[in-house]
Amino acid sequence: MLYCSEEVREALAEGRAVVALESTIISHGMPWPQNAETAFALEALVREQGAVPATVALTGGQLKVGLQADEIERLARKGQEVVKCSLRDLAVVLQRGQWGATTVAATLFAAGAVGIRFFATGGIGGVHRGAERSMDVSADLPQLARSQVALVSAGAKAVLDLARTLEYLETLGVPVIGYGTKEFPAFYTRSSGLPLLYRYDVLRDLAKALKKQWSLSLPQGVLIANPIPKEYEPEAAPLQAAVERALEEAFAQGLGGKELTPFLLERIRQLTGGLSLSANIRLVENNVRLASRLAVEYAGLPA
Ligand code: PSU
Ligand code: MN
Repeated sequence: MLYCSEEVREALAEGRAVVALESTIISHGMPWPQNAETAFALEALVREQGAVPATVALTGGQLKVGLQADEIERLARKGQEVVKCSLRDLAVVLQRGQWGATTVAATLFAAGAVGIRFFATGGIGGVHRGAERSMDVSADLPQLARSQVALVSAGAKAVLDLARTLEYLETLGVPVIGYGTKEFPAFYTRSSGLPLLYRYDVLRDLAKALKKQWSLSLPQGVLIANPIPKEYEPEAAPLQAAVERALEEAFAQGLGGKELTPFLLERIRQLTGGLSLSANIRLVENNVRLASRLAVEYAGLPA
């Protein structure tokens, strides 16, 4: 039921670098055909760095780590058949034999279960704005506290309450480490104004810090905050306006639950004339490159 592709299984057994990739970003985070192009480009990027990609999804009765090209394409074409799966959805979607795209939370679970230490996404889910009333906090956060995985992201998605997201990570005991930055990035943009305690600029030292985390048998993962490269950063003002407007519309329509994040991402894409989507693609690529280089560095550390 939890199935690992042969390539991923062999790489793990030999202690080689493996990088997990999620599938909700494909099926519910980006439109066709950019989502398929991106999913394949990300796998290629992992390989270029000398690591093995392991995209995770539910493929009609199996929670699969390491997908075939036709499976990735099916997730990208989606239609109504692909269910956005967080932790609470896994058992039922498996029992029903449906196809499911795994969120960061569900992908962390699968990666942790098979022993993959590295995972790259775009922006992690977190504490939603207004969560003091709605209690809408992504399952991504508590699962990061339960999976010994280093997750590379460009911060948490801009639609969230970033200050409360950091507070919650602190409560959970999850280290948040900036790579080349001392500020928590704001997903599409580099700066949130929120300081981070820890910054690394040398990959090998960061890999060593991860080793310490798990040598202590700390159950938590580590969030590595990697800002979008300057040359791809969109102008902040129009993007911010689109984020606010999308949030107002979602509130007016009473949207919540699992539909909220996909709605916001799609609305922001429309309101920015596609600028947010290009930024999203560039920042995920940047995260995948870093996660892969880090995985290779980690695999080369003495035991
Ligand atoms: N990063 C992106 N795009 C996405 C996501 C992350 O650049 O679509 C997805 C991840 O799968 C994450 C999910 O787990 O959004 C968060 O959803 P929610 O807020 O419903 O927990
Ligand atoms: Mn939610």
